[in-house]
Amino acid sequence: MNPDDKTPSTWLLTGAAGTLGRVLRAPLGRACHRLRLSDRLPLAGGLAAHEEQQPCDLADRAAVQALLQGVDAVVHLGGVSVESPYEQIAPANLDGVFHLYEAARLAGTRRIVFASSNHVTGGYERGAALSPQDQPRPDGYYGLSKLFGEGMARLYWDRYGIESVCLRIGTATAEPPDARALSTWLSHADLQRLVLAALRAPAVGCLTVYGVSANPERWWSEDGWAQIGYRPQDSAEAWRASVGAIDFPAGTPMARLQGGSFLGLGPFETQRAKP
Ligand code: NAI
Ligand code: 15L
Repeated sequence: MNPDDKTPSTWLLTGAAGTLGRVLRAPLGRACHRLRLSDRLPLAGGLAAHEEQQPCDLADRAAVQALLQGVDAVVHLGGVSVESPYEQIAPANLDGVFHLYEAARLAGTRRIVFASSNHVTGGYERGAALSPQDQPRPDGYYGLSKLFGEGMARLYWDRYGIESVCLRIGTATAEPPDARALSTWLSHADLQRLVLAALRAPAVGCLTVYGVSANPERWWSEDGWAQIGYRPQDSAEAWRASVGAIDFPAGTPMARLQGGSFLGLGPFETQRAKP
């Protein structure tokens, strides 16, 4: 299919005001009939003719139910995107994911592309070769919340036939920032390819794939890529000379484990509760 072919569908992009929402807004808009943009924060710029906006807090079940009305497919980016105290993560990443799937069931939405994260397996050693079939090892509450989202996707496929592609995204930045990203980088162009492939693949069931560019040093398998037709075209290798020496202090969990900086966050509790 031509990447700019329009699908006669209404797609919803949550987290549209965020970093990756801004990267995906234009290509998604070119690929569907109507694009509904949602975030709890204001969007940048005005709306194009094919766009509409519906602000929504994912923690508000009724608002999410209204948000899904008339939506054929969702790219779900909204939520807390970094390791944080549990109480900050739960409303959007746990309750919000439940609200989204339940609203999708009620609205007859057919497919959800869920922005999961490499932090579902961030507790593995750097260099360990992983596939989506390997046992999860979340590196914190954030990674654990993404694992919950993957579980929700599975439940709603098994019980209600809502398809999902869970993307365990690596480091989706304009350029690789450090040595770790020589393995984990997902270029913005490859992110766009990956998300469009996940939306357009004819039948996906419930699929989990890693989202990473064609980095020679990547740790993650390409399982599932052929099924959705994702072919990465970028590589972090070109940045080796400039970022290869930028790394975490030797001997720390941040340097040793795949999750990198998130292993340096927490515990968040500063006081023990009195007995
Ligand atoms: P971001 O933090 O820039 O964007 C997330 C958006 O979600 C924000 O605009 C925020 O306002 C919105 N949001 C947060 N709580 C909300 C709530 N309760 N209700 C409604 N909206 C809410 O994150 P980014 O980098 O754009 O990432 C997008 C998604 O991709 C996130 O789910 C993140 O976990 C995931 N991801 C991102 C990676 C990256 O390298 N940027 C890597 C792996 C996963
Ligand atoms: C993520 O899941 C985060 O959302 C992003 O901010 C990066 O930290 C990324 O993973 C990463 O692991 O580099």
